[in-house]
Amino acid sequence: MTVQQLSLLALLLTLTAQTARAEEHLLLDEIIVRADRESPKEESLSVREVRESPARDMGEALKQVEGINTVHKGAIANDVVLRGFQKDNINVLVDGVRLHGACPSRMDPPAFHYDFAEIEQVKIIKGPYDLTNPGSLGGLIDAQTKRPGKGFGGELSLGYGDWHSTNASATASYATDSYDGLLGYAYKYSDVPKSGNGKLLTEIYPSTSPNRYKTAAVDSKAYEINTGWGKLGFNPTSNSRTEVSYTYQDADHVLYPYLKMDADYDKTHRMNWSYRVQNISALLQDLKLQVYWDRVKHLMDDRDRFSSSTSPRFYSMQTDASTQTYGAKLQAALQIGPGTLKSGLDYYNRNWDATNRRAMYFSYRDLAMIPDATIENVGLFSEYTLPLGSQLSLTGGVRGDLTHAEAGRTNTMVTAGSSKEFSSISANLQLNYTPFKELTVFTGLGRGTRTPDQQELYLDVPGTPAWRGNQNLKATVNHQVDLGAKYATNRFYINASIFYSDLQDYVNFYQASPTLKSYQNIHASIWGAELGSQISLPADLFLRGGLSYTEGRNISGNRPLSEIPPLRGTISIRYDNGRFFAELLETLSREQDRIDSSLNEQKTAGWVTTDLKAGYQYKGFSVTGGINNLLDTQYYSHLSYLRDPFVSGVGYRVPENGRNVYLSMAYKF
Ligand SMILES: [Cu+2]
Repeated sequence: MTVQQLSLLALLLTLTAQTARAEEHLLLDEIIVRADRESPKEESLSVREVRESPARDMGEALKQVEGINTVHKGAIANDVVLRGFQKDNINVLVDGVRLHGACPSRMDPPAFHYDFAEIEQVKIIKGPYDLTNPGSLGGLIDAQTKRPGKGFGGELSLGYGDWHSTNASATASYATDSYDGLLGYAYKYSDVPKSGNGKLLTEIYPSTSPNRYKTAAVDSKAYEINTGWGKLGFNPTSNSRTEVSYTYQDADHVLYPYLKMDADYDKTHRMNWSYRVQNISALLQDLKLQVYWDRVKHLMDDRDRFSSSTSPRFYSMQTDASTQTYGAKLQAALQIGPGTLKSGLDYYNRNWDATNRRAMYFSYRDLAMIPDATIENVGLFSEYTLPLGSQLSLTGGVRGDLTHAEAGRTNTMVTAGSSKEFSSISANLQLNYTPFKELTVFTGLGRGTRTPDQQELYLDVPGTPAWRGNQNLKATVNHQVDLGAKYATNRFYINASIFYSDLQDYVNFYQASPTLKSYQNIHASIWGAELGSQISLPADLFLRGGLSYTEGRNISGNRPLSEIPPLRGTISIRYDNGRFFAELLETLSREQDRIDSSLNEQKTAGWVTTDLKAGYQYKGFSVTGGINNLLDTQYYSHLSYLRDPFVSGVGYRVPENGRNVYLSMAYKF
């Protein structure tokens, strides 16, 4: 289908919406949340939507949101892409905590490091409209963890599906007016999934490839993850609260057919403390202090691949990586004049170190792949929201950042102690217009920035070709314009948005010479549009449709930007009487033929998949079952393969999962 056909279809669905009898309904509540509270530039994903899906991690669960795609490297650890912006071009946080992965190949993206069972809701801001965090150049995805309700509470959940995919969790909590506590535990396991052609994801390499899996590893466990967490809250007065939380996650033996190595482990610690006082005076509405720390240790090697079989050690290549991030933020909301001023100061420090050892490099000599490098950032932001009558609201804000990058070890790229400074300004102006209750129009002009990370600056991997960072990289600056409109009643909503982003000094991976692959600043642009709608029909029927499109251009190179997802549409029909539901979902993706030929990027064919699910809910008990990819279609996401010059083999793409059946049960009290 073309863009026009799909938009027509979505529009038709909206026009056929009729009013139906009102009934207390979880789904209706969600429509109302989307209608009343969210600006057209915002999206959210509720815990219900996550629970009902067979998604294995938050990245995969977020795929159902318009404008979100993922990079699929294996059975888990999907990396989130928002409107074509990936990696450090977006912020992926949890409770505002900055959390980075340790792997230089992004085996462990930020969203991989928290479990669903910790999360209540995920908030998404599309575009450079978050000034409260440094680096929200393309947008913000912030997961919010659960807070216990009054008295004793708990939730038990067990999911099981094809390939022994297991997802079990338990939480228990207790709360009074003055204090509360919560404990949780989650376990995830799966064998290697099969794609639509009946082959395992580990069977994508031909029998001549050194990257193919050893016979014993082909059909082994794809991952095993244990996560435990706790949270303590104390309310010293009725208007103040302090909270401390800690999570430990241990991921074991995670396979990544997309890459040349697999993870032996990822061990993650995450800690967050906050203190908040509200309604202090007529002037000071809200004051919050937050301090956090997290650390990830990651070890990957090729022990399960043929490349290691003739090595003197059990591996021919290995990377031992760790990262640590800590930070603090003080923010206040003040009632000044007719409007509200939100202002704050924040700091973070991220250290990243990776040591690579290879048989072919001086017989396993230690190589400072990422040389114990630290990035420190201090920022100041202010945002003022001014109501202009009952129909208009104007928001303007500015943020300034000073960033210091320094290497702690020496490699071919950099000497220990060498450093670099960046300073950047972000700003935006947003106008929300509500001519009548049902319609909100949003328009925004934004400037967002992000500084290059340690890998882009200092990476050193000798070889032919070598893979190296570029110390002369500048910070990327995004100038973006957004237009959005939402029409919503308590029976349906439709949300449409369009954006254009001009990217100065976009960090692009490229083949610098026949012997060197590196990063360069280019001039690029991305534009796109999304359409989302949900309609309540008579007879407890609900229709939902969505469309997402993104187009990227490498203006400097006069060619398409690489790794941009194609047009995607979803349409679902659901029967839901509040107790029982059944849903049919069609997902359609167009062919992607806008490719960067200099990276030998390949076209990806279009596809259609069908998912079915049904569930029953009674009081605190719920059961959901489903069949994903009902027709066992063999298909590929355009993002799920490695491009030149880092390709793990021409045309070796990681297919999406074939038909799989799942069942999950939950009990909440
Ligand atoms: Cu890794």
